[in-house]
Amino acid sequence: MIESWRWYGPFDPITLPEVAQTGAAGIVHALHEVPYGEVWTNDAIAARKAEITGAGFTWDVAESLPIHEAVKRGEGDLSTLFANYRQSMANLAANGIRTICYNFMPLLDWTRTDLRAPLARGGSCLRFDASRMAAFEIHMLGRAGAEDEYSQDVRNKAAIWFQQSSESDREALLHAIMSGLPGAFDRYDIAGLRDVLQSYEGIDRDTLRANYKRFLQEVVPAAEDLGMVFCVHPDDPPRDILGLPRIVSDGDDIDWILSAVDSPANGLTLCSGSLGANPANDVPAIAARFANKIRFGHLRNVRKEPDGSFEEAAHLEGDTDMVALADVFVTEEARRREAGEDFASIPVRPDHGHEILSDIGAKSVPGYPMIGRLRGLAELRGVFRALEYAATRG
Ligand code: CS2
Ligand code: MN
Repeated sequence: MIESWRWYGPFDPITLPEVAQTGAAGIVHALHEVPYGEVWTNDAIAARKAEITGAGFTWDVAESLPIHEAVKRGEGDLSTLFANYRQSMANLAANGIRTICYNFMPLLDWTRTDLRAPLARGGSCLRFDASRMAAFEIHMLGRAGAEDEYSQDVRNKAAIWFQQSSESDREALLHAIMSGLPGAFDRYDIAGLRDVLQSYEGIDRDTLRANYKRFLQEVVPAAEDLGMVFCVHPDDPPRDILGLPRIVSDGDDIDWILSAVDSPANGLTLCSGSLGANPANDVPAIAARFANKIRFGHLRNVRKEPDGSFEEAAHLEGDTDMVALADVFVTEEARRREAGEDFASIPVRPDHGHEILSDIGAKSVPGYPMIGRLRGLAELRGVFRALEYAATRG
């Protein structure tokens, strides 16, 4: 396993010398300052890489090389966007960065309603609350059809929350919902969100899949030529949201994607927190099913509630059996080593973390505080070491 850490570059209040103290070996990074659809230039990549390696790390994964919304909508002449994407890939490969993580979620990345839900023993976590989401969609956004997607109980709670909410509560909710978008671009206010949702009108699951397949056909052969791998990140939460279809939510979706363009370069980011938010997903079983396609691991845990809400748990707590999942990674890595395969070591990172101890009141990117993630990384490191030791003893 390559123990990795997501670093946001100049945006990140956490510095590389601080990350070094966590013991992580690899950095996962994107040029967040480049607008979606534009080329990541060779010079910009090389400069960032020098910074990362200068601090004693490898840069293992580009997370994410984002896909322009026009590609997801299949809108107009996409040839420049595809060419730019391939150029960014070539520039990454020229700098030795051969793993590309991306997602195919329309408009939003991970979505939460609360960035600081209190934890029983102090600190806070990210939370998705079904009734807050309903309040947002039904009462703030006024999305037609949203009512039908929630139970009566959730709708009642949403109405009460909305009636009692202040202007600043509503602003905080909008801010939380937009916080998963990693770059400095494409954040929406209510009016902007209504407009952009309209641009998705008529795009159903099949259309989105067709647009996705076209994207894969445009980039996967180039990845093969460059000796690179792609790894799609699952939807978070793994279900339709804001009336938009989501097509990377369970084992069958993943199977469809990997078969759409069958290539060693077409792979998966196993994000246990994203997949784990759907009660029907058995995450260790999904990992085992696609083990040879896993190129990157996001390890974190969630605790689900009956109404569709969920909260981020500590890495070894929550609903997913993290030790069973880590065991799939250890077994797969050993298989790759034995077979002498390329990409044998799998980069893994603690995905989100709780805000605890000195994280509280300190600046960090939402979901990415220092101490909470350090706790996650340290716990995962212990699990991996123990499993590897057990494996060598047979
Ligand atoms: C990340 C995702 O914070 C997170 O949950 O795992 O935002 C991830 O970086 C993207 O979806 C990958 O494209
Ligand atoms: Mn993830």
